[in-house]
Amino acid sequence: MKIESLLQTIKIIKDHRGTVQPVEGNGKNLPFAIKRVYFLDNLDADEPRGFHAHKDLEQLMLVLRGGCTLLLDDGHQKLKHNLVRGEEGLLIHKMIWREMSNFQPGTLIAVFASEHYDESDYIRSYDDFKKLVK
Ligand code: T46
Repeated sequence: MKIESLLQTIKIIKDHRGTVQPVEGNGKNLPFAIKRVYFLDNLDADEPRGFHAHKDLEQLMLVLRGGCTLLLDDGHQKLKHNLVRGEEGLLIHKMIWREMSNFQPGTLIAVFASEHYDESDYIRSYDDFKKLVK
């Protein structure tokens, strides 16, 4: 896994009125149709999140304000990346362990997901994840 392959450019269109940043699914910005959008807000710098992988879910993470550190792990390689507000979106494929930390004050993150919420799609034990990606 190379972090560069996960980064997607999500263009910010700017004029004198402000900015517009469209995200389009089905092969435009994302390789999937968007079934769900959720937002991570009111994040605490000292409260890391994630610590799971998904069996099938694919997602694009886009920072709308602030930023955080992401640790991505495909079971063979680990990558740390600082995702901040801008034109960079991070595509998180299925079967990637993720940990999010160091949230900047006021961070707001939008996540575009390929599937509806389904708790049975989560792998919340790192040991189970390692066994599955062997
Ligand atoms: C991910 C990272 C980046 C729902 O009921 N519906 C939803 O769509 C979501 C996303 C969550 N929830 C419930 C499930 C838990 O009771 O909200 C609670 C917190 O969810 P979770 O522990 O999964 O939160 P994070 O921040 O660890 O993970 C979330 C996403 O769930 C996950 O897919 O990749 O953000």
